[in-house]
Amino acid sequence: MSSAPVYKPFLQRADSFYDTFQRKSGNKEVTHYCPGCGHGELHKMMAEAIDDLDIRDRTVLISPVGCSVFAYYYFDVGNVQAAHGRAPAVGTGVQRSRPHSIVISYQGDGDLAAIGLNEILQAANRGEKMVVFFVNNAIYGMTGGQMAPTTLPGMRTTTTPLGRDPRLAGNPMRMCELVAQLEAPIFVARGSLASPKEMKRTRKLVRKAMEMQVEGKGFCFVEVLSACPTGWGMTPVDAQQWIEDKLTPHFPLEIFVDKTDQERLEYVTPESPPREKLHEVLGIEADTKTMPAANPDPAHANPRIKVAGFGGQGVLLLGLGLAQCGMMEGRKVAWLPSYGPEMRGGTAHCHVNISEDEIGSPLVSRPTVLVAMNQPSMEKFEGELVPGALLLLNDSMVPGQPSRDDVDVVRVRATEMAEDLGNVRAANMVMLGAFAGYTGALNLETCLASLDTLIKRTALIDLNRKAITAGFEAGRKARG
Ligand SMILES: Cc1ncc(C[n+]2csc(CCOP(=O)(O)OP(=O)(O)O)c2C)c(N)n1
Ligand code: SF4
Repeated sequence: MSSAPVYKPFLQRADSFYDTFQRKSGNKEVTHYCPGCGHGELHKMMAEAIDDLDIRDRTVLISPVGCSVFAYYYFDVGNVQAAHGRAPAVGTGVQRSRPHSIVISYQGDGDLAAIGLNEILQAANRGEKMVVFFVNNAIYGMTGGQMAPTTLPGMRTTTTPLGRDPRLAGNPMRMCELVAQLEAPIFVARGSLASPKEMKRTRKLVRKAMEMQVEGKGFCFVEVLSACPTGWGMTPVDAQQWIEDKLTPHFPLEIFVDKTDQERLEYVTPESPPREKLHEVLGIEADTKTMPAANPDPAHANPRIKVAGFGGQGVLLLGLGLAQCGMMEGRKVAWLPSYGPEMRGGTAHCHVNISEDEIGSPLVSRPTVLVAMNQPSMEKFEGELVPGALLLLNDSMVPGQPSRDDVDVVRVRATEMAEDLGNVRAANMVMLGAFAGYTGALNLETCLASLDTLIKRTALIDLNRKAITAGFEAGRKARG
């Protein structure tokens, strides 16, 4: 059961707010919201509930796009910023990977009911354990007052200067009523910020939905009719009145679903198959080969690698090879190819992480190693390298000098060496060997053994073994 509410004095700032706010300019003690805007009011109710329920450490607030986007400037909780309309999907990921967290998806009407309509309905239908606070101000506030799905008939916006005509633009969407049709949501309610009395009621709705998260009960949806004096072209006082006179008749203030007394539905987490059986589940060949781990120079113990070159230089395979070797030596790995127009002959690249620890994101935006197979790749990516990083260049195709003078530049004549061995296409394997030889991050034996998985045509394995070995020696020699 939830504890009895302990409300703070009304005017005291909630602890869940930062003391000062990150702002590009202006007073760092106040928010960026316009006077009379409902976002600030709702923020306050949410922050108080977070304080009272003592859940600041496990609350993750997902702010999407719209005037709500800067919620992370204000709430001192876990914050994630999601793409337009995608907060429920991101929240799903957060909740499922961290079931103890309290997830709040904070969304405006453009975000939730237009671009994000599918996301919200699917998350509601799955009954994700999160609370959605839906700020319905009947307009796109941030972008200057365009029509939203919730804009009232006859309401003038910048995109409906003569007023919304339902024959052309449909009728306002009642999101609570839509969500309430689904079976999974446990609490669906609409409140308003039209008056102190309504604020008090809305405060209770906010609190109840938050309590349901603490009890781990399920999907809660609280819509809040909120003023956008700027978008509506009104004074804050008139805007509040307008909520009561115009918005509320269209959007009744009700509790549509309340199943909060029901027993909590336990997540049924499918049991993971044992690691050694994974290949059977995935329908792939078993790769049980494990190799002794290398003992790398600490600077290269957890490399974040970007591999780049022309399409056709085997850049993606080189990345796969690095990841395969790391995996065989018992480390965590991630390989992320970049597919794009470069597939047609421009610059292709991939991201590789090899790590002792879990890898948060497969994306390598600040590499510790760049393997550049040609000049344009070096020019494109050298700027991303962290100071002290390794810039491993295919000397045969990088005639120019890097502009960075704070990185370790190593040149290997990979294309020529591969050509000498009989096939220029093995240049990628020369570079794989060179990386291992120079950094000590992978053993030569592992690189050679990885070929059984990497190379399908057995006739090419011998050539690639030679390429890796030659590269490894070149890397070793460069290390000195
Ligand atoms: C993919 C994408 N499409 C469009 C936009 C432009 N955009 C920014 S905010 C916004 C509407 C936000 O309106 P709403 O969700 O009602 O929030 P409010 O600003 O009223 O709080 C739009 C369309 C964008 N940033 N990204
Ligand atoms: S434009 Fe509207 S929604 Fe955005 S901050 Fe101003 S009043 Fe609030």
